[in-house]
Amino acid sequence: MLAKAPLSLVATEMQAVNDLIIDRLSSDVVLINQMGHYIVNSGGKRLRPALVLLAAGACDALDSRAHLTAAIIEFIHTATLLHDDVVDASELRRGKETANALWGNEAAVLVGDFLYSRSFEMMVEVADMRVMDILSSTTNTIAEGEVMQLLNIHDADTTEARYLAVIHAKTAKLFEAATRLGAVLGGRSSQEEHALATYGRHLGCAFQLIDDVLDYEATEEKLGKALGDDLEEGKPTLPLIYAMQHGTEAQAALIREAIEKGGRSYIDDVQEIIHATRATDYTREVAGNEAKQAREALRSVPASDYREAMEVLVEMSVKRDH
Ligand code: GRG
Repeated sequence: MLAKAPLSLVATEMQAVNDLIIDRLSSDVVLINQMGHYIVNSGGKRLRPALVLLAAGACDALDSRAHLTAAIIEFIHTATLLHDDVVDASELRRGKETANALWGNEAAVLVGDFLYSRSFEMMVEVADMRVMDILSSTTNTIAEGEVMQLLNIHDADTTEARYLAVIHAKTAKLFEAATRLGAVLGGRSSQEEHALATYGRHLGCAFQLIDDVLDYEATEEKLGKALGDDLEEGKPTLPLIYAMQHGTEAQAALIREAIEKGGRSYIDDVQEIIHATRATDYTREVAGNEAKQAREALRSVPASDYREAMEVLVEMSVKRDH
């Protein structure tokens, strides 16, 4: 039984990753330094770099290349957040004003570009074609996922399958890359690489499903951003899709109108319908099923404290309230 919190197992390594992040943020352009430090010090959970470290630990590969890879993954994640907050016109993230709210859309997009391109410079340092291959195709898929999501906005006919395709691409793919890279850095068999990649993918799906539940169920204080953001943007996430399918005709019509028009005026009615149709319970069930598959995949990874920590992370990801 793992005695400590799962991330404490890689706390020392994470300190090295944080130092690397700070070091590689540096630029002669003052605004990049300012914004970069603001974002990376704004209290992110560092879940994805931790996954690189835990997977690398499970594969006896916890070395400087693992640190670099973990920092790359966090840079890519941070670049996507910067761009996402511009696309969604979000004003609050991690309980703080977003970069776009403070410095404007242009600066936020461009500093996202800086982080993204810096991550490619760091990939060259890792000097491994497989690592390059995985990270370049992953970022390409993330961008595709975000475009697919854009096409679903205000479309009340978005199906569960289309929603799942979006979350696979925009979120699960980066989790998958993080854990797959641990195996690649450790030179592990394709079977073990597949197991760790499958674990990451299912964990990422579960994580996003809970994210979409929390948009309706959490408190603003816990979440660090406004509740009901998805509805305001007309984003058809699974709680809405399910509620439309299982509500009365009138309830389905109201949710359809809310998705098509967006805005915050529908939030109370929609919350009530979500509650009545148990739509978030269903979404949690789907997340639970993803979590189960993540745990199953881990069985093909040799037992270690790192594997156990990855197992604990699955539970934490589905039981979280922020
Ligand atoms: C720059 C490659 C590139 C692509 C841009 C905008 C975009 C395309 C992609 C957005 C993808 C995105 C933001 C997905 C949501 C993922 C998600 C659940 C983010 C929140 O993750 P947490 O809770 O964040 O781990 P913290 O704050 O802890 O770091």
